[in-house]
Amino acid sequence: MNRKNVFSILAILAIAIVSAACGGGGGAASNLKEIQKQNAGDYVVTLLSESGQLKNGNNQFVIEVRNSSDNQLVDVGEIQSASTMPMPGMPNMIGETSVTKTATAGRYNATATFSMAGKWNATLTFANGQKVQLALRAQ
Ligand SMILES: [Cu+2]
Repeated sequence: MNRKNVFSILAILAIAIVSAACGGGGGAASNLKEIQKQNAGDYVVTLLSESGQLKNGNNQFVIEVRNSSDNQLVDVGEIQSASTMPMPGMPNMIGETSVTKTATAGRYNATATFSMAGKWNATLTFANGQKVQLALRAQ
């Protein structure tokens, strides 16, 4: 086998490995369960995590933004997040949330710290001004 053939085989192997790692591209990370899905204008926003649930305490999850027309992941720039829990006769409780971009357009890593079980109202604001309201339940 000459030198050129070895390089060709290595290149093919590298492409095969990258393709496998990306799972065909554009699909949801396969081991994650859906927490919630919400339509917002031209977009579909999905929250995903390993457990498929949010809990009282620290949460890490993934947010995917897709075009509702073709279901492809779409980059909406930075996402601002906020969450509150209405408390009867008291000021709202504030949940600490953050959303950061990943290397994959339309896929974001998110964290949320909820200091009480129950219903949390969350708002995601995309860089283009689109707002998404979510009613989340911390177990
Ligand atoms: Cu509360």
